[in-house]
Amino acid sequence: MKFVRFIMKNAALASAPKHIEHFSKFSPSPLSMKQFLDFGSINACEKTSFVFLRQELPVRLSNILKEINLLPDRLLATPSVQTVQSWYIQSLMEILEFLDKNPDDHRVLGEFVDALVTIRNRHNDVVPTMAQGVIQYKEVFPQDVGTNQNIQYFLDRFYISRISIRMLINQHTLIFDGTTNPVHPNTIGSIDPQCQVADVVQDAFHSAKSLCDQYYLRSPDLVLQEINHKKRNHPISIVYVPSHLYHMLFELFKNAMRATIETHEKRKELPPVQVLVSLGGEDMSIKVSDTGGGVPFRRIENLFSYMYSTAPAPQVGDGARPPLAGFGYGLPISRLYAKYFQGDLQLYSMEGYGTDAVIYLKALSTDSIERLPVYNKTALRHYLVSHEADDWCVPSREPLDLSGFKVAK
Ligand code: P4A
Repeated sequence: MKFVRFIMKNAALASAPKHIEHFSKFSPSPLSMKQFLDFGSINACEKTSFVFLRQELPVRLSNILKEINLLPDRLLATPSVQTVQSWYIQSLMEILEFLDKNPDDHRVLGEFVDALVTIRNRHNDVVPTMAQGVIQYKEVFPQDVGTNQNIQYFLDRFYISRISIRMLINQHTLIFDGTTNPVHPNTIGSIDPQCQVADVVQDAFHSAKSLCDQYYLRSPDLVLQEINHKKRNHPISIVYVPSHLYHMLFELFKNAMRATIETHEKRKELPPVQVLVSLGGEDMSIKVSDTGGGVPFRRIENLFSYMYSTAPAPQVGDGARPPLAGFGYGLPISRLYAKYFQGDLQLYSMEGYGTDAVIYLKALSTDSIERLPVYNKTALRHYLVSHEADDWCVPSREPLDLSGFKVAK
């Protein structure tokens, strides 16, 4: 009902459902690293990019809007989710304005860049706003296992869709906004065709170390090793988005440092965090190893769970120092950055010893293709799972009573 009231406030938005219906019938078109680079190379054509985006952005927005509409009512009805939904609809309608405009008109191309910047800013706070919706939901329905799976499925798809939409917007605005000269002459938009992995490791480690020193007054050191199987003894580089790689490594380093310090509290010497970067024919893998005592296997899944890791954020100005890790969606969103270009992020922990976190990325730019959610019957099925009993027994902590009573299901 709230949704209907919202769209009726503005006559122009009343036609949104019809457009969402239309554009969600198309599948998103995943781009490869090579295609991203082509959009930004010497023969870069702003017109081509414009014509592609004014179709592709509505398709990606509409596909995910269909899934927002399938959220459990009690979540969809929260003010936070309503707000996010209204941002998506507003942005969709603003892009549709360009469908009947002339790509040869330079003013149109300029207005399009401005519209994309406005849209990007509108969506800046989507992650904390959605988290607020999950908190509101949790207050009413604590520990709903079925919904945890629903929310996990939805948010993984929703955030990877958001990463992809921001990637498209960033590439277009960075490459075609004539007012700013490229700050990094070797990058094409946000992509570095020769991203030096060890440099990003050093940068991310340095930032995490500063935070760690502030919070704990000490920090472990880094031991970095590279194994380049393709070109012996050469530094490893890949075609990648350095900011995405930085985001993942920064998160892993914060976790490794926190675990290391908390388990070696009494010790004078801290064991280092060890990083191994390895390049093979298919994968470029980065392993971050610590001896921070590890996490029980049963708890690993929780580290990636939006429901479990959604705690009310500490209020700004309450005097609390920002913790090194433990709030927010660091790990689940880092894993999505890895998955976005067909990679992954996995944790191998041994309780009592420590944790290895491994980032797997594609070594070849021809394999680095966007991994995008598509709204279809298979997706729909995930939202329609009934609240029936699980098909695995729940282990009981009570001693087995064999005194002769049989309990029916
Ligand atoms: N041991 N190992 C890790 C953590 C602990 C760990 C940990 C207590 C748990 C939660 C957290 C940060 C650290 C690690 C590396 C990782 C992840 C977890 O990548 O050593 O904050 C959510």
